[in-house]
Amino acid sequence: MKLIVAVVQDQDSNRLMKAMVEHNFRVTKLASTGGFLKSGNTTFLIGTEEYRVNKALQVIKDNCQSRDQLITPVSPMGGNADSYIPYPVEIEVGGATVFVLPVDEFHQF
Ligand code: 2BA
Repeated sequence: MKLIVAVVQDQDSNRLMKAMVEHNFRVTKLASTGGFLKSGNTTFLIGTEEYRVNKALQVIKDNCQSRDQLITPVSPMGGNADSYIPYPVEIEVGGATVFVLPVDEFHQF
């Protein structure tokens, strides 16, 4: 058995949840916060048999899209903070960040 941990953007979370359930995956959805943007994202826990991991990854890929986001750095990277004028910087937030972990034991009581 494997545990898939997938961090996705909030905008994609309902569609992904629906698609995972339609494909008979068991899913737990957690509200999470990205360390860099400090804004909300969604983390999915998906426990599945090893042979279904690729299918799960495909469903995640099909339902999550990367997006550009503008952020304004709150302080300069170096130099004089007095003359600092904050300009927005565009970053690309990925569609999904996915970890696939081995599961030693699985119990349901
Ligand atoms: P955040 O940490 O809020 O990061 C959002 C986006 O900001 C990242 O998108 C990346 O484009 C950028 N970013 C993050 N750290 C950066 C840095 N030190 N310098 C420059 N840009 C940076 P993604 O890489 O697609 O990540 C989306 C979210 O997935 C992250 O939200 C975080 O919640 C999670 N994540 C990504 N990599 C992770 C990892 N190795 N471990 C745990 N969570 C991870």
